[in-house]
Parts: sequence; structure tokens; C-alpha cells
Amino acid sequence: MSILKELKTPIFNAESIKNVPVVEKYKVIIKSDRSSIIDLYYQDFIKLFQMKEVNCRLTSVSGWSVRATWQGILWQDFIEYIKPDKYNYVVFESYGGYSTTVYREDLFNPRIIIAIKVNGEIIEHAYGGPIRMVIPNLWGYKSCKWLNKITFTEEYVKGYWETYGYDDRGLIKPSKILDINSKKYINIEGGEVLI
Ligand SMILES: Nc1nc2c(c(=O)[nH]1)N[C@H]1C(S)=C(S)[C@@H](COP(=O)(O)O)O[C@H]1N2
Ligand SMILES: [Mo]
Repeated sequence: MSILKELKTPIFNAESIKNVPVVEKYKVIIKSDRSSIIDLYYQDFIKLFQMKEVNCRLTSVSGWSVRATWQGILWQDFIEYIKPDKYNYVVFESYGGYSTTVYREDLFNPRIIIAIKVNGEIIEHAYGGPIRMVIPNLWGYKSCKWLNKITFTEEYVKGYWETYGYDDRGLIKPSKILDINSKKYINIEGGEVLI
């Protein structure tokens, strides 16, 4: 069982996704505004990249934060491999139709990861497995679960929560949140939660 499940981390599923393809058929489409770049299957991620890990927090605007160690492909390693052309934003889309757009300037945090495992365990379906994003410096709605498409774009396109009025950039704001690990309320200052 993953640490997320053990800690009873809340599960968000705006699109009520029922299932995703089996790992053998699971792919992530990578494209730019004008052209497709490459389709990477689950196995390609394992073969092409060195698995690395980051310990960081996923923090939801709904008032909670969880610390875990995620294994997968660092966003910076991924970018080095893909070498996308000029872009200002990256759109992340899930198998269920959820989407969210991230500003290029917010994608330089070294702890951003395309996650395949958490604390060495596979990520359960409910928590976005087999592949999900973790962007610790932004509110959780920017960390797309069941990742299916990554688009490098020049124009901002609103994603699922952004069309409901959630902030386009998604920077974490000062607030009081429940720390899922310690079960205590903590005051956060804004920006990536480092406590
Ligand atoms: N595909 C998809 N990704 C998603 C969501 C969603 O509803 N669908 N919810 C987001 C929100 S609001 C948060 S806080 C995190 C929560 O991750 P968790 O459900 O694994 O706790 O996932 C984000 N990624
Ligand atoms: Mo959230």
C-alpha cells in the first residue's frame, strides 16, 4: 500500500475516471502547438530515463499537504531529452479529460517529477497511477494525475479548475492547512511548503 493511502490522503477526481489502459498500452503523447514530438509508452519512460527521487509536498488549495518521496523522471531530465522549441506554457492532460496549464517559469523547480512510484510502491489508480505529475511549488490542481498528454504551447489555455476561476498560475498562497503526515494544522507562508 502506498504511503498516500496509508495516510488516508484525500483523493481528487474531477473527471470521475473509471480506468486507464494497462501499463503495456499506457502512453503519454508529447507535442508542441504545431507538431507532435513523440509518444512515450510506460516502458519507454523506464528504458530512456534514469529513475530519480524527490522528497517533497503535494499541497491542495482545499487545505491539506502531504510529504512523500516520489520516484520517477525529473522534469529537468525530461526537458533535456525532449528539447522542446520555444514555449511559454505546458498543458498537462489526463486520460479522463482533466487538464491544467503551467507557466514555463514555474517549471524550473528541481523537485518537479513525472512520478511512477511513491515511497517505492506503485501509485494506486486513485492517486493518479501509473504516471502522474508532482509539481510541489504549485497548488495540487497543477499536478495532473493519469498523465496522457504534455503540450508545449505559446498561448495560455485554461484547464479544468482554471475555467472555474481557480488561479491560472497556481502559486501556493499563505494559509492554514492540515499536514496529512502529522495530522496537525500548520501555517504556510506561500510558495513551496518546505516544512
Ligand atoms: N486527472 C486529474 N488530476 C488531478 C485532479 C483531478 O481531479 N484529476 N485533481 C488535482 C487536485 S485538485 C489535487 S489537490 C491533486 C490531488 O492528488 P491526490 O488525489 O492524489 O491526493 O491532484 C490533482 N490532479
Ligand atoms: Mo486540490
